[in-house]
Amino acid sequence: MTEKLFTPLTVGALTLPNRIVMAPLTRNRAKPEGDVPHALNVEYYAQRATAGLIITEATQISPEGKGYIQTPGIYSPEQVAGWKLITDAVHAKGGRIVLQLWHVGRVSHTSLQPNGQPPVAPSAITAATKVFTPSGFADASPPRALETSEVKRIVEDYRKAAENAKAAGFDGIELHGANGYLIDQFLRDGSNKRTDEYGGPIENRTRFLTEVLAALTSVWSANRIGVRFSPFSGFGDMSDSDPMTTFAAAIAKADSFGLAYLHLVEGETGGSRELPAGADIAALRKLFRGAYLANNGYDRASAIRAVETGAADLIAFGRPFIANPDLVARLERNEPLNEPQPATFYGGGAEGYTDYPALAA
Ligand code: 8OZ
Repeated sequence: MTEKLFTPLTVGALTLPNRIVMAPLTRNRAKPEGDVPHALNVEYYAQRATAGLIITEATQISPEGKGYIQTPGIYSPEQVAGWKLITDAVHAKGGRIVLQLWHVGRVSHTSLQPNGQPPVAPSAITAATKVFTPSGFADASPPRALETSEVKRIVEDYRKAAENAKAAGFDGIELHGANGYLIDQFLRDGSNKRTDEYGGPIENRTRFLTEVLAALTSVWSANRIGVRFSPFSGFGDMSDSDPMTTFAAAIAKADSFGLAYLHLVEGETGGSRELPAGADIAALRKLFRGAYLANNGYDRASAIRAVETGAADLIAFGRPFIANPDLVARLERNEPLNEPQPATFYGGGAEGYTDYPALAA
């Protein structure tokens, strides 16, 4: 019997040959000059083209949207050309790839910002978190609160990035609304203390998300767009007084655009799958008509089970995809997996990036 996990699924405009998704994975290996994707990254993504869908690493929409060294961007012609090499290579191998659009907001450092300026955020509240800078790990810098009049400029940066993603040959885009970055900072009341139309009641805290989705859907049809949230994760020093209400509203807004898929981090980002009292992933998922992509610590057995029971339509794998370029074949044949090596997750060259072996054919 072939388990459903290994069978095709139509997700919006995309037909996936299986339901195994390569999760977005920050690897800090773009060319340091201009944060441009290059040949090493082409090889890495092409090696993983048998994924049902590849979601790229988080990719900043503007220089201001950057919070870590050597993450790629999608705002310059050089970056578009670099990404085009990747989409061409993935397509040549029969794969599908969407670009994850990212603005870090307050999760940054003055040394990474244009003119050494402070990072921007909904409110001037410093995130108690670390970022990696040219001189190593550092505390995130105190951010400055965005003026109301500036928010539209960032929405426009998202729109341009979506256009650039199209020019770079992607099959679609994912909006990074998770893990304590800018969209998430607006959504949750621990980081958003604004008193203008972007803060306060949930209708206001979802306004930035809604404006960004309106911009993205002016460029791409909604059936090629996904969105990611991490409703119950504290990653990035995040908190909310009522996460079910906040994320029910955010997901309902996303659904109102008719997006292709909803991608949730179930539990603590990269950590425990345990949920706080009152948290209900199934209830949130019901608010969304498109496909549901579940993420966080799945293995072969739990992924098969989640798809068989209908708890999820698609399963994202992160660390297993770092270590196994042929993860789909290994899971399908129930073969052992290579072990990921955390020392080479972030930064470096080919080691721990493109040198994990595939099974003999
Ligand atoms: C790990 C290190 C740096 C960034 C995320 C983009 O958590 C990230 C990220 C993860 O979404």
